[in-house]
Amino acid sequence: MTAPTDLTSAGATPPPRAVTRFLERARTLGLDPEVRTFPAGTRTAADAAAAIGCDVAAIVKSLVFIADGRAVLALTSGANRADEAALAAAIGASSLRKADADEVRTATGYAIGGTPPFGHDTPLPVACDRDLTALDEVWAAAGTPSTVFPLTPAQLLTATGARVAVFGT
Ligand code: 5CA
Repeated sequence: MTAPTDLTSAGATPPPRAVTRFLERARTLGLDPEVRTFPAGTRTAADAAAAIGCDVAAIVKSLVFIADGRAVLALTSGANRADEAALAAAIGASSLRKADADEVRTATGYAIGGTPPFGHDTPLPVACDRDLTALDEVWAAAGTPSTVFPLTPAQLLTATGARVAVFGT
């Protein structure tokens, strides 16, 4: 196991630009995330849970979908799959599909595997898997596929303005 680096500690290596951008935007929302870097990678929920040493259910997957032609974000527990029909119903969309890698970057300003739940280039409508809201602490991507940060579900909901829904299976 590789030891994590705390990017918010004095003397730490300068973070990648995507992380700096994420942190600046988080601070405008009143948050000050403690970003952890895992050189072995946190690209998937399973990778992130293994690196952090937490339950995969506590990983926030920030999944971008195109719903009726516009990007939406589905914050999904790492233990769940986002059911597209249930998600479409929850947000009132008549058509819904997964965004491709270019669409994710265009909509959020971040790459797949590093997309954070907030701090995007332009605000997106957000739905949050109800299973995440039952936990004390969850972990989300901080802008790159090797950075994560912890937060409470209450902070996640406040920062994103998410609608809580049941769409994880
Ligand atoms: N850093 C981790 C945990 S915080 C993370 O970002 N996980 S994630 O689930 O939010 O991002 C990875 C997700 O991106 C995958 O679950 C998958 O749904 C999606 N994905 C991966 N490759 C592609 C691709 N080529 N096109 C569209 N979506 C993709």
